[in-house]
Amino acid sequence: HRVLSTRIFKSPLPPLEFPQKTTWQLIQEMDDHFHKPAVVCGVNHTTITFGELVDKVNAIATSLSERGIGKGDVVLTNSVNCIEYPLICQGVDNISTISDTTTALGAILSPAPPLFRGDELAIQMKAANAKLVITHHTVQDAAKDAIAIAPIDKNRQFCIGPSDHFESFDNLLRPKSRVGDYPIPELDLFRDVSHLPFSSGTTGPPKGVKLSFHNMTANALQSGTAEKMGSHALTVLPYYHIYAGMLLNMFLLQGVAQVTLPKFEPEIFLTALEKYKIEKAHIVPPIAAFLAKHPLVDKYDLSATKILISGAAPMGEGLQEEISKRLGCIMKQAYGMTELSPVVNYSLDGDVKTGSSGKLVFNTELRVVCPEKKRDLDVNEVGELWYRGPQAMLGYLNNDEATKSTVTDCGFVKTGDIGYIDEDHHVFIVDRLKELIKYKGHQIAPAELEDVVLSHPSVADVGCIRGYDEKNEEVPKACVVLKEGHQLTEQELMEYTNSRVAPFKKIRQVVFINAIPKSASGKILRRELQAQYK
Ligand code: AYL
Repeated sequence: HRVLSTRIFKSPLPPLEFPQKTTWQLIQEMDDHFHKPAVVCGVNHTTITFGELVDKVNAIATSLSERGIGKGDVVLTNSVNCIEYPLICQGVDNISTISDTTTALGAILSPAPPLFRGDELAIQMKAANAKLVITHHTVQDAAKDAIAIAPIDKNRQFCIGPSDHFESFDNLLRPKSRVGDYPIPELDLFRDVSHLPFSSGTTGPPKGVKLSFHNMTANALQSGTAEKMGSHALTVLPYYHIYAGMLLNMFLLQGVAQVTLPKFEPEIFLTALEKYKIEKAHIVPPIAAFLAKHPLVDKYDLSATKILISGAAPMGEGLQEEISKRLGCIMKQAYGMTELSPVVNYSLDGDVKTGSSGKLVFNTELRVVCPEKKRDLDVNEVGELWYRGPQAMLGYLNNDEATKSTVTDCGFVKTGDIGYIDEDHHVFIVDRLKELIKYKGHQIAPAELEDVVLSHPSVADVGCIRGYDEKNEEVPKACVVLKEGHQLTEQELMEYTNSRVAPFKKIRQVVFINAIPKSASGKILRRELQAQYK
């Protein structure tokens, strides 16, 4: 009966055939790129060409091997965007052909948010079982604190830029042995993990998301076939996040120069758009809002910019048209999730519908499932979106239970997002069933915030939900029950919590209530709380 009622929507795009190779193998096979820029610093304009990239990546892989890193070992990055980041990403899971010899490191990259505090970083380091850490001089204090909690061998701690405490990242560019002189492990591109970002998925704390070599290559090709970039692209979104992690590969595979920005800073961002004549830019809704409304934007010549692509969070109504009008460009959306490497919906040029997150990308299938009745729905019917394709994760790290409740036996990933597909194959995201809170596209697991709030001596109970600020942007909101006889202001509660979490996780709204709605078994009824207090 269940099989009979299954309704699978298929991508309307012709299927792609994926090469059985890693992203790095494909990059090395590209012709005529050696002298072209591959990575450019958007602040001081230092450039790494594709030719230099190949040398540096192979050097990093060799050095990592000298430090005892091999197949399956986790290298954790804790860095803002910089020109070294793409080198590290490629170096960690390097498969190279150097002087007719193939070498493979096959290690795993686990990228962490650069603004994590030490204790938050330590949690990821422990969960991922990180063997080597690369931090950045601007955020190295957190790495230092984290290593005090989750120890790492002294010869496996590196820092990009000046540091009194860490070994210089530059040492990784100068291996002692001959470049490429390391063993070749057996690698299964479909089963071995290449990338290990963290995501809370549909419930609970962040978990390691196991993405295979094939997942990563496939999604860079699925997305890259949907969008051909101009000569330069911008990476203002943080590389730690799968959105930019995928773009990093996609840009390299297209032979496009990626201009990296350490963070979103209005003038530097606008200057980069203008100077590098960025034709197409991947952004998130808050950057779209900035481009639509900020007076500074008028001071720059953005006539080269023709297409903007927004993803990672819902785009406010009207914004899409507002921005198209102001900049005379196409503002379109894509949709994805870390567990899907990440892209599953993409709006193709010349086929953009306002409000739509796009069509199913190449080789991608969708089921729309009624959350209550577990029945498959038809076009224009709203339900939970389940996706299957070569980009679907292997599962969560060391968490079979979470994997089982997220991935079906047939390989569909349950997104926890509510939406529908229309008769023209456009997919619309209308709501979020899962508890996840997004702030400027970053993930926040309510459970994490609740633990911090609960540690306050005056707090009896708490539930964290999505609030909305004056710009209608999603922000973390705490619904707090105080202990009897205790007094606490919203401000005091925010100060207490916000000094204990990464800046993007800050609670920005507080409401004091009498009781948190709970199920008979004591679980927070989040949908109810959300509906009542958003
Ligand atoms: P994660 N509209 C509404 N919600 C969205 C959208 C969108 N266009 N995109 C992502 N989300 C929400 O793992 C949704 O709730 O990956 C989804 O389950 O940090 C959750 O964010 C996933 O959050 C792109 C387009 C990457 C999107 C992405 C998403 C990466 C976010 C590249 O081109």
